[in-house]
Amino acid sequence: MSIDHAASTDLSPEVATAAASGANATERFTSDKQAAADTPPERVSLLARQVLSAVHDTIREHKVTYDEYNALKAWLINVGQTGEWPLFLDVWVEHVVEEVAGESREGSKGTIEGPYYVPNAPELGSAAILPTRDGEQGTPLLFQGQVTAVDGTPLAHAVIEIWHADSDGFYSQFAPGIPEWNLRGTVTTDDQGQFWIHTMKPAPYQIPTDGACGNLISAAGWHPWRPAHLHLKVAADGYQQVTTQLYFPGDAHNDDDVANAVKPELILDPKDVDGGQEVTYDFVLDKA
Ligand code: MBD
Ligand code: FE
Repeated sequence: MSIDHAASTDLSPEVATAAASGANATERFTSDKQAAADTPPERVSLLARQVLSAVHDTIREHKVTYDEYNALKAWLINVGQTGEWPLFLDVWVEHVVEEVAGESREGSKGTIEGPYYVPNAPELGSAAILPTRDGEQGTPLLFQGQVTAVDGTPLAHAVIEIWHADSDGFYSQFAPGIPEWNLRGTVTTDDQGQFWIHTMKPAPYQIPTDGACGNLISAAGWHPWRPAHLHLKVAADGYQQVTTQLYFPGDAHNDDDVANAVKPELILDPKDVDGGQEVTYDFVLDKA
């Protein structure tokens, strides 16, 4: 009799749950983003009144019942209990905040940060190989380019933070069983503002279906998919930081992203090469 060791190591797989990734995202947000805006009471009042009045109008217009009101109340409680406030807000609200924030920038387009950024990823120089597991699955990808100012000046020593999902659509530090910093890194441009990043193409991402966000999606008959994407933050002294995502052509959800975060300027044009794909994308930063 032979024993299948590969199968036996899978007997107690750690399963990615909405509650676990939600708890991690909530913990990250509360520890990294504490800087509360010092908003004057008049503005708090204005914004709160307008949001509440949009809710009141919806109730009147559609004659929302007590059963529906109680379903909403139960659902909102569940968003908190499954730790999904970061996911809910970043999927359904952040894209408009980003649209307003980026309105007057001339350089590279940005898009939403999402819930899975972790600061201080390992520093990998200007020709970087992102950390991967032995036998990391997927298509090898060389992502290269240059960072310049709007006037074309190359920006040496610009800092590019990159993070993305693996070929199963999972992020390290949020899904279980993936080593810390897997597919995450901090890259610095060389004297010409250039960089080279070796990684493995991410898969499309499905937001967790077993938590409150998943309940909303199934109750409304929506779908939970984001197209495959790379997340980036690009920064240089004296320039505005850009937070963005880049997408791959032909992805079924580029036109239909649950998080509404795709822009035409953010779709890459990769070429097939020996052993994988290669793509060049340049970043342009506005003065601070
Ligand atoms: C993601 O990977 C993401 O980028 C966003 C915006 C929301 C949920 C998951
Ligand atoms: Fe993402």
